[in-house]
Amino acid sequence: MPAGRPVKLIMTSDDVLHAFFIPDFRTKMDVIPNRYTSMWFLPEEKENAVYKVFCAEYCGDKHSEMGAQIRVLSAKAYEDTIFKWANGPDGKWTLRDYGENLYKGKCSSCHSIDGSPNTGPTWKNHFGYSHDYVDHAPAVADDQWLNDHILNSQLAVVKGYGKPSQMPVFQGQLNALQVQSLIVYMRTLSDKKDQAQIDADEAAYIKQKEAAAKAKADGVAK
Ligand code: HEC
Ligand SMILES: [Cu+2]
Repeated sequence: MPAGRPVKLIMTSDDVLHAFFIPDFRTKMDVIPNRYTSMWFLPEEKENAVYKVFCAEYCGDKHSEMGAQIRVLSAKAYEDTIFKWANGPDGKWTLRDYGENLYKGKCSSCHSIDGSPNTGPTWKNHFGYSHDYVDHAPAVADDQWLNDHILNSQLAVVKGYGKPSQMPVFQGQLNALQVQSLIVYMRTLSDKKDQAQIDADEAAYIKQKEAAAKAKADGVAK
């Protein structure tokens, strides 16, 4: 978490009742299926501090394994870390690679990439094609459409899937680079991918990385 910037968690549970508990912050909040609860705090940076997170509600066999860590970084170190993650363990990820990695962590439980059915529509040939929506005229899933609908799944619901959408709202969960990389990844899975556009996005991303690396080197030189 970035130091000195207020953080608000909006929480819900996919299964049973849990409780998000940060003993060092003296704060605890129930995490409930089909409902949102929230918690907020203002993290302060302390050198090398790690704050443990526990589940404070007995929730089943794996209860004792539910845990996480909070580390508070300076705003600059936080941005650097986010950027580093986007570049992968070898520092060489393309936008597509980053998108694939995000897909595996956040989307693959509901979306296949090979055409097979799942909780949500497959990403094979989703990009660039027109789709039917329960509550909206047919629309082509282009960059703008996907950007808006990844951030807010309730805007229009793909026909054949229940309304309200079972997809989480990702507004506030995914930053602009993450959404862009997911869309580039979706493009690569479509016959209507427009390879020239993918190449242009990747080239712009490399430029952005180089500029960031240069800014950092200049900062160090000073
Ligand atoms: C819990 C299941 C679930 C997860 C996780 C999930 N989705 Fe979905 N998604 C759905 C369902 C169900 C639909 C169909 C209903 C709708 O349109 O919202 C859908 C639809 C979509 C669509 C089609 C939207 C459109 O308007 O054409 C896109 C794009 C999408 N999801 C992207 C994502 C991305 C990106 C992630 C991960 C960051 C993700 N989804 C995670 C369930 C999920
Ligand atoms: Cu739990």
